[in-house]
Amino acid sequence: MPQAVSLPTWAALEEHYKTVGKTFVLKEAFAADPSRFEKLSKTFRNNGTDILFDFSKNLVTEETINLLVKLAEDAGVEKKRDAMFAGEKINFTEKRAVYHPALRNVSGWEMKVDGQDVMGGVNAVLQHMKVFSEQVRSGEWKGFTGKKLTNIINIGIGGSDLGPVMVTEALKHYGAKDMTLHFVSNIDGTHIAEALAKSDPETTLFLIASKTFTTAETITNANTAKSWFFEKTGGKGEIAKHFVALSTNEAEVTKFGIDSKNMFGFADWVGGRYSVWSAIGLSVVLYVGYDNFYKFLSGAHAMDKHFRETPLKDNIPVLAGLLSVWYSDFFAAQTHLVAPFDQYLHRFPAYLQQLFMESNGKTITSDGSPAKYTTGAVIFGEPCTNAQHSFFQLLHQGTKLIPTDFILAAKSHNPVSNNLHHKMLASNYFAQAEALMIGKTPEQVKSEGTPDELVPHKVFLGNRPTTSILVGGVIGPEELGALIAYYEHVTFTEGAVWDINSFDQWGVELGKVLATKILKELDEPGNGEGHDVSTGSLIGAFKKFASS
Ligand code: G6Q
Repeated sequence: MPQAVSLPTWAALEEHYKTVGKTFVLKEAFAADPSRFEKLSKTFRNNGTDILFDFSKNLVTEETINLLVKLAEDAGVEKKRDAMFAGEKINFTEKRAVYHPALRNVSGWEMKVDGQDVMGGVNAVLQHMKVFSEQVRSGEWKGFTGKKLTNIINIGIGGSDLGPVMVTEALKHYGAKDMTLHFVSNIDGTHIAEALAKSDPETTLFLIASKTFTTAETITNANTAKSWFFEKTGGKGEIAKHFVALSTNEAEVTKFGIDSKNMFGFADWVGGRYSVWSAIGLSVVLYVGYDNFYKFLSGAHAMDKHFRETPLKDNIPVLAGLLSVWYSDFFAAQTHLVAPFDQYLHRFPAYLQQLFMESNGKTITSDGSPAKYTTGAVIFGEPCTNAQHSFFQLLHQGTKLIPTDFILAAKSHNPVSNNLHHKMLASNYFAQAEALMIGKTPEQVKSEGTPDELVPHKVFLGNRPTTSILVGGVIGPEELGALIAYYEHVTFTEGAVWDINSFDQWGVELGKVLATKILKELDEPGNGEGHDVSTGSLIGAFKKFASS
């Protein structure tokens, strides 16, 4: 596939940006076309709750959308999407299929990799997760002294941590009230030490979550946990009752001391950052129960179905991905903000950071040449209304264009004070998108009696683009599943247009290799020789400080 920049539609979009995009004024577009909302918003319909995606507050005309959709067609987005669902090895640098949709294939699509059905394996692991979680939740599965296990410590990092943390937080409302969860990821000993300090070995279940079972942080934390367990139980603790593994690597799991019958497996076609739907989601199942986990999978599957079957021009994640290309490559936007108006979603932006930035933070295109355009945006976010009192100043009056997504559920799980809190939350959700769009002119500022010298400081240029996502009810397991799958497919669409591999992560390797080398040097004589002067001097200073 040629780079998108060499497609005729790209040139047409450049021209369109110069003549329309650059000078486009959102509030004028609304004034000129009362049906703009109707034309540019889409509803995702599911068995559960509808989700409304309002794209109308973006810097686009119908012509922009038509051109972007044409770009997607010319860049082969449909072909690439179909190749993913057909189990082709679209992760071409690792020669792997990208098949996480199979993990949530609740309607029984035929799904094969290398001509082999994968659903038998997927469903067997799901069944294992169901049985095990029911045993733990009911207390039938007992610890070595006969007690129920109510303290879960998930040890994993990156994709084996961020999904489970985010989802268990997002679904806290559905969580077992007698269960405490800890997620230990960082190699910083503080992380495991703090979790163990709050834990009783008799009631603790460790989930060692690692696709490869060789990740330095996870294996070191898991070994520390194992030593703590033996020490605290005077050697009487039974690993088989207190440790399970979520992994693809049976040999390493067994070597660690976990029986393979206590291993929940998955295949290499599940990428780490796409793995919360797999055995890696066991903490979620334990916490919210299998039925809720199944609903979570169903919501994602409904979004897969929409993404797979809907024509590009009406395809919600495709449209969002194309908007992101529009802002990144034509407006030179460098960032993208996701602000959920939902406290339960407080880890959602962190999750999306990995999803987008590890997937699309790439320079090299499919033929090995560097992209001639900007790729993945820097994603950031915090829940609102907190973020409004923190960094929203820059959104409203800074010099940068920051396309923004706002997310709100129409109903709260906690309608306290007669739902006053939720109405205040909702009013801020509407107000922020409106304020970012309409801004405030010098005339308006003056008419409020503002002294002349303060007028420029109080002006808001407006015309800041936002996408408002409104969930029709509460954000329950199904809605959350759909929202995550939506963002996965937005990422897919961007990567398909940019012709990069959204599914590898070679960029994380170099630092790991150097860290392994330096770790040895910290125990050897010498003061950082063989490194550049800055790194060497820092290593030398660390050794001196640490030994004094
Ligand atoms: C995600 C990445 C990465 C991975 C972690 C943990 O897509 O591959 O974040 O999930 O490095 O890897 P393991 O699960 O193999 O320990």
